[in-house]
Amino acid sequence: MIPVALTIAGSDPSGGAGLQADLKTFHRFGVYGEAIPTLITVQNSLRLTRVEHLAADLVEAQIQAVLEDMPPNAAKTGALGSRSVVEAVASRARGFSFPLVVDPVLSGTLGGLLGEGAFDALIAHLLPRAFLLTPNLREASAITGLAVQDRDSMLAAGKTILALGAKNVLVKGGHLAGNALDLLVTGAGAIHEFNTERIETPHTHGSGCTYSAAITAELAKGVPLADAILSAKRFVTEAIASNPGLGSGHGPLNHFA
Ligand code: PXL
Repeated sequence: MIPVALTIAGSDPSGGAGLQADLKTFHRFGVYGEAIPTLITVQNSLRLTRVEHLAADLVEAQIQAVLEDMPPNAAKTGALGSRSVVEAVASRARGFSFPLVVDPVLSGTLGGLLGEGAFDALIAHLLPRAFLLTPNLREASAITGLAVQDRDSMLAAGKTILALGAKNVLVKGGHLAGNALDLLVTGAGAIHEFNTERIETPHTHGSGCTYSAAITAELAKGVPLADAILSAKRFVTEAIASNPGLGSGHGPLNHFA
């Protein structure tokens, strides 16, 4: 049977980030993609002007519909928007029998995607359901209260997040000054480094979404976590390096990479 991956995330009409990026990435990895929207953004590569949250019971009903008929082999969450949606997804996630990747999206390249109270709910209720949490430096800082800015503080943040209940943590150093170093801290006590050279380009819109979607696709195929991250990191690096140059601002990646 074809592996199935599910994304629960926001919509980006420009197709670079959010569930559009997730679906393209699932497809590229040979995985059948399912997608549940949590919020609708109005944005392009230049600006984000509006975010409309969907009702929590609508999100929950979509999860129910998918699970009862075509349960995925792995799932991810992206932008969830409101506190009630975070709580609904976390409540459903308690019954997931497949790995869940939680991308703790605070804001996109261009603006806020998490409303009042939603962040605290994410830490309290959804983080403990995560097989993998994938914070960038800003998100790791916000979650832990640490100034996460180098390898040592990334490691400290990873350990703190494990203590909060995530099974594994990938702290993404894409915004570090030097190389793009990501650190995987596993619940089993292992530390893995994923290091690539920084690519200087404004076209990184949706790189976090694409990265966590690629990891989710590999997990859906049954690939072990560290190998899944290695493969996903290669893909996202190549997708940034070969970006199609679309848009006048922060344009999308090349999802054909
Ligand atoms: O990459 C974070 C993100 C998540 N979800 C949506 C987005 C973005 C970034 O722009 O637009 C819908």
